[in-house]
Formats: sequence, C-alpha cells, structure tokens
Amino acid sequence: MTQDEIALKLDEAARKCKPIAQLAATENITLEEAYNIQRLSINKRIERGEKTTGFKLGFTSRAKMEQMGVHDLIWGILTDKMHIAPEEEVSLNQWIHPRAEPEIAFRLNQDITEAIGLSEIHNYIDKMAPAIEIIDSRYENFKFSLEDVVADNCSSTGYVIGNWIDVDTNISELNISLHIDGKTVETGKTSAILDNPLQSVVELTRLAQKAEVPLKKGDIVLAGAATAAIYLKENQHIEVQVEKMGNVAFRVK
Ligand code: OOG
Repeated sequence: MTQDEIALKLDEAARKCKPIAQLAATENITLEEAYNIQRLSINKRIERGEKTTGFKLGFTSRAKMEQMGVHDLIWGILTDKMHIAPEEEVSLNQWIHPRAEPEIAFRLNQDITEAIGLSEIHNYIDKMAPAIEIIDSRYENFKFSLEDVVADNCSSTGYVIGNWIDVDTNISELNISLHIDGKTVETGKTSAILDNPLQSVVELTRLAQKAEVPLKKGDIVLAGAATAAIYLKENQHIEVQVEKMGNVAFRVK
C-alpha cells in the first residue's frame, strides 16, 4: 500500500469505529514513513475543516511503555474536534476501545522554531493545566508496533483540559491520579513523565525542529500519561486530580 492508502485506511477506521489489522503484519514501514502517514491522515482531517490545536507526546513514562510494550518517545497532532469541555458528556459510540489517562497540559506563549533546553523552557510556556487524554488505537486489540502507533497519530482521539494556571517550574514531584466514579484507579507522580513534565515540551521543541514543524503561540502540548491508561465503559465520570493544579473531569454515556 502507498502511504496515502494507509493514511486513508487509518482515517476510515477512526471514522467508522472499525479497527484494522496492525500494519506491521503486512507492511514494512520506517519510522520516518510512519510520521509521513500521520501527517497525511491529519491532512484528511484538515480537509474536513478540523483545525490543529497542538501536540501530544507519548511513551514519556515507564508505566505507559510497559503497558504497551513500546519503548520510544513519540509525538502526534491534536485537533479542535478532539477537544472535550470539562464536565461534558460524550458518547462512547464515537470510539473503538477508548482509554483515559492522566496528563498535564501546557500552552505555548510564542512561536518556537528551535530546540529549547529545560532551564529555558518555562519562558516559552504561558499556562499549564491538569488534563485527561482519551486514546483509541485504530488497531485491533490496541496492539501495535512503534511505527504502527506513530502512523495512527499516536492513538490520539480526545482531550479535556482543566483550568489554566500560571507556570510553576517546581512541578516534578506532584501527585497525579485518575478516578472513575469517585474511585481512585491510578495514582502516580509527575516525575514519571521524563522526570519532569516540562521535559516533554523540551523534547517536542527538539522533535519539531528536526521535522521542520513550526510550533505556534497558543499550541497545546499534552506531556504524556503519568500512569497506565484505563478502558472506559458506559456511564462513567472520569476525573484527573493533580496536586497544586486542581481537577478536570468529563462523562461518558
Ligand atoms: C499510544 C499513546 C501513548 C502516552 O501518553 O504515553 C500516550 C497508546 O498507548 O495507545 O498517549
């Protein structure tokens, strides 16, 4: 299959809520090709009127790498269609086998075209917030290789962002937890995210510079899950709590 055919297949899998077989079983794609496919599938969303809103980092924590058996940092693209408002109730029918994970979001305060280091990165961030990411692999059984998941835009499908607050550089040891219907299902520390979630933004600037992708003022950056992800079921209230940052939640029906 050509890269465009694969992009179309992944795009259709998402739209029809029908998982496809892993590409790795039949296709031999390199990581670079996988990022091209990701870009082609995002272009299909843009052609339908979606607007890009930022980026997500994936596999920034050991818990996630171990859960999924993939051991390399990845990045994907977010669009406005993926945005869910806090406390919004959304239907599970729009997804294949969605999972939620606790995250931290950052918002860029300027365009960035170069790689920025950890000691400087806070100067490029306007606000931060507790966040929930909903991931939904377009592959059967949520099983994939590194190239598969990159081509599939890193399983991106939804995100919820809590109240934006001023950036504090002292955020590497905060408690972060995921709660379903008031019950704690995952707990962790923000240090699980590359020792410091700000490092995710550092990595994004490096990757974006290398790929010649401009980062824009106002772009959102999801730093990656701090814990393993949890499958969603009907009629649940999903909440993430982050020490110092507060809570964010949404509902599924
Ligand atoms: C890939 C996305 C990983 C994270 O935060 O590590 C990710 C997946 O697990 O399907 O979003």
